[in-house]
Amino acid sequence: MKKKFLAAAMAVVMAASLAACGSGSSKETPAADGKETPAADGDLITVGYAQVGAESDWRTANTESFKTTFTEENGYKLIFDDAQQKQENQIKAIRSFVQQDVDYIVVAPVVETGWETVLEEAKEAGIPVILSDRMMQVSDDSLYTAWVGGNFEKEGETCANWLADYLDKQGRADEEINMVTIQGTIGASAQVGRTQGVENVLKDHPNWKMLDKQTGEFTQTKGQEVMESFLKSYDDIDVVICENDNEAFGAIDAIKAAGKTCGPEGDIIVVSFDSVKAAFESMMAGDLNATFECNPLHGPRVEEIIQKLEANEEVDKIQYVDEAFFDTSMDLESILKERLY
Ligand code: GZL
Repeated sequence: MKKKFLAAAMAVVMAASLAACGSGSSKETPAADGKETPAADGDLITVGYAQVGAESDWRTANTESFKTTFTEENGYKLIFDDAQQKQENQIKAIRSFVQQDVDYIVVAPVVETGWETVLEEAKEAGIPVILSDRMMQVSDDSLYTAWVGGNFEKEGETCANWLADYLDKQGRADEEINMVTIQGTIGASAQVGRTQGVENVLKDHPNWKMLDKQTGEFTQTKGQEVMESFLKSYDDIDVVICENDNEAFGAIDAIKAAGKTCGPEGDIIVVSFDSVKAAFESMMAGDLNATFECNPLHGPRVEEIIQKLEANEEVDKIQYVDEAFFDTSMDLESILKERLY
């Protein structure tokens, strides 16, 4: 790799020059302009990581997974950037990584489009780009080396099929069911896929009616606001589908504030995505009915890809993480004890 090659070449030159001078000092060989040459970063692999933000519990776990994987002890120098959910900040971060000539760029793209130009710049600089979490729509998929993440459309289908089974068990298979959806950030792969997955199953249930869909930006605050507006507009909501757990926590607060009830014993069925620890606590409290997992532990998977690239091995372009779902019929207390996020 270019960094390692340069460090090795420098070491050979320095050893040769020290040998030529007889006694060598441990100081760096002064550069031609007399300044100390900056100590090379040794053989650390430098990874620039452009993260979406810190909008949800899931995102916090996702970031932690990278920070605990790409440590100096493991042989990495991680340069982390939090874009606060703004694409322009992520583009700026990628450009900065190119200027710093990092060895790898990892991006969790906030939305799917608008990346071609900056990816071309990274390609021009010979820096591999690995996508984590959400996908980018690009005309030339050689602009990124690999993608690791959840199968969002499958998550949506699993959720809607679970709902059909749940309603059937309640003897409500043929009842008219009114639903609303609090979507994630519009244009984010997780939003696109989950919305599509639910729609794929909805069309098989003519008695299900999707009254409304609005974005909750994957945050608890916005999730509560959107649910408040839904409750003002519709007085017969049976199900609310939240495209992440944090939106569900906000929706549950809004439902209770409106004097209604939710969960297995309540008026409104609440389902969500991610399966963070707080979602287990909400199910155990009787508020949330089910959560559909989206595994955030991408750090080790991305490291696996980098190690393969270091060894000039082939890597799979698309790599899904393992995902399950959890509902109140399960032994949530025991499962929660084993959860890593
Ligand atoms: C899913 C990820 C989503 C989570 C949200 O892979 O992109 O973004 O579902 C997070 O919690 O904000």
